[in-house]
Amino acid sequence: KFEAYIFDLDGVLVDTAIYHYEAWKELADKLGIAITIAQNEKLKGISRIDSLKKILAWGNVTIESEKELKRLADIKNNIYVNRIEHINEEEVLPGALDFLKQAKAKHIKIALGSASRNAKLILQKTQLAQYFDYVVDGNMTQLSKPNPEVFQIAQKALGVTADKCIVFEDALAGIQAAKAANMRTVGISDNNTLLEEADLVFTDLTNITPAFLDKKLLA
Ligand code: B16
Ligand code: MG
Repeated sequence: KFEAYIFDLDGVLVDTAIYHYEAWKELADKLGIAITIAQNEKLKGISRIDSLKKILAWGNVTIESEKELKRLADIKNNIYVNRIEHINEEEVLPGALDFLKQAKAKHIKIALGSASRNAKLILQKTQLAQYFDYVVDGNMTQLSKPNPEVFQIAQKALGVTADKCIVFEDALAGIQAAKAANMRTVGISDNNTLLEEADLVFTDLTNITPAFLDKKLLA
């Protein structure tokens, strides 16, 4: 049986991806760069500073100064933090709360593995913090997904081996990070972007049970 579940936050447990997109779009507009929905997919799971660098590259804008990069990243984050100021339990994605409760009842260890520096704030606002044995957020990692660091920190803190972990992710970079950590993967996606990479793909966490995952992934 699997002993630990490691969840991504944005796009798996909470519906905050739209606020990231809106905030990046607002900053990009100011810089005269248009970002498409397809480009936005490539920002999912990517750290704030790396997301900014990608957007600048798409717009052929060169900024060398670290200070200016930080200023722009701060502008985006201020817009984002404003957007999420009033979020609550309603932002929790379908099936997520019930699945966390099922995992807890089965004594499966639960960690967060998020690239977001705002993860703890979001867990509090959505009342999800109580379900987690350990939380890894973007303040605790040096390397962005697809690097496996974020999930390996969670694994070590939970005291389990990688083959006993399932990672739940909505981003390609996150699935790649989990695979690099030798963990099994459940993709959460309403399009086909994760189908070729993840072990299993669902549109959300509705109707999934721990017993079903053991059966499918241990076969
Ligand atoms: P912040 P996740 C990621 O969260 C988001 O998917 C990504 O869009 C965002 O840029 C990143 O967190 C950093 O977030 O600016 O709040 O530190 O999907 O890994 O939970
Ligand atoms: Mg995500």
